[in-house]
Amino acid sequence: MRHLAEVITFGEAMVVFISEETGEFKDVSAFSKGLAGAELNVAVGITRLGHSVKYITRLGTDPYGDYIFDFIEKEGIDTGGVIFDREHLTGSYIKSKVCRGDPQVFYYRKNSAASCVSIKDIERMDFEDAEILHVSGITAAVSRSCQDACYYAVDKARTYGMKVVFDPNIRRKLWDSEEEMVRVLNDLAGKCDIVLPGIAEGRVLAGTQNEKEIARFYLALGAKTVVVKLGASGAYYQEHTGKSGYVKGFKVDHVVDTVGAGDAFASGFISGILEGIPIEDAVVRGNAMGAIIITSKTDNEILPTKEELDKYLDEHLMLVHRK
Ligand code: KDG
Repeated sequence: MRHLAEVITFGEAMVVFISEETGEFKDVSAFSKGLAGAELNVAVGITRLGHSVKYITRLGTDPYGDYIFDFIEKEGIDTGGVIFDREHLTGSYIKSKVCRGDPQVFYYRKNSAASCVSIKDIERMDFEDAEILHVSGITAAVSRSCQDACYYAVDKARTYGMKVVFDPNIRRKLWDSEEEMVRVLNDLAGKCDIVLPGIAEGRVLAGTQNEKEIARFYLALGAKTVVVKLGASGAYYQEHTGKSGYVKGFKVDHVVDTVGAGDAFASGFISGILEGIPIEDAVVRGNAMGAIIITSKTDNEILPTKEELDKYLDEHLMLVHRK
């Protein structure tokens, strides 16, 4: 039977080892194991919200690859895009525990199986009937062949009339130079319909701290909708039609780990777009998903189902509007 997916995304899935104690890696002895990868996080989030996702990647034929594959399958994500690569290993990363701020990360992903994703892999994937392609700047940074695959996928999605969502996802450690990073990320963004930068990313990529100017920058490059994530304050959206607005964020009493917040936002927002709800409501969903994930040390484990998200919104939406 042919698998139909509403959303296609692709990138690198990794095993993450999360420190159980604060301090430097060399001084910590207890770690918990989890799954990571921005695009995989998005795939998990959208699937749990009731939509079908095809995730394209390469995994090594190694224990990490088996662990990731089982997880993807159990989540109900379409595994038709997962290719096993006998010559390269699956990537991983380690993440520190912090009391405040962003955790430190260290990657083991150079020459990984996923870094060998290429145009050929995207070429043979069926895009027919899919509505949205999600592309992340991390994939463009992982390797030259992954970057080429990003451009190819965006063009292919266009020929199928799909909407393309782009999350710049700045990861400086993965780029050779800041100049190249800015050039490629903005070039890709200009080819996409919806761009989801964080406010700090906008500062680097659009050269301004002002969310309205960041939105205008991407609209001028060719995007139709821009949503600038403002952290705890929520998000600002602007469309090419002129429609714009602020959507307040949800209050989070104890932030455990900020990694994955942008991916959670993207999955909530994309689910809203798939359901055709008004943009401000899609942004509310994105904000809620982001607020939920940062209460967990993992990158995706506590992403909610549709029922759990609705319950969260019932309990928290009134509080946001009363602020
Ligand atoms: O956005 C969350 C990701 O950063 C995390 O899951 C790991 O893909 C990852 C990365 O490259 O940083």
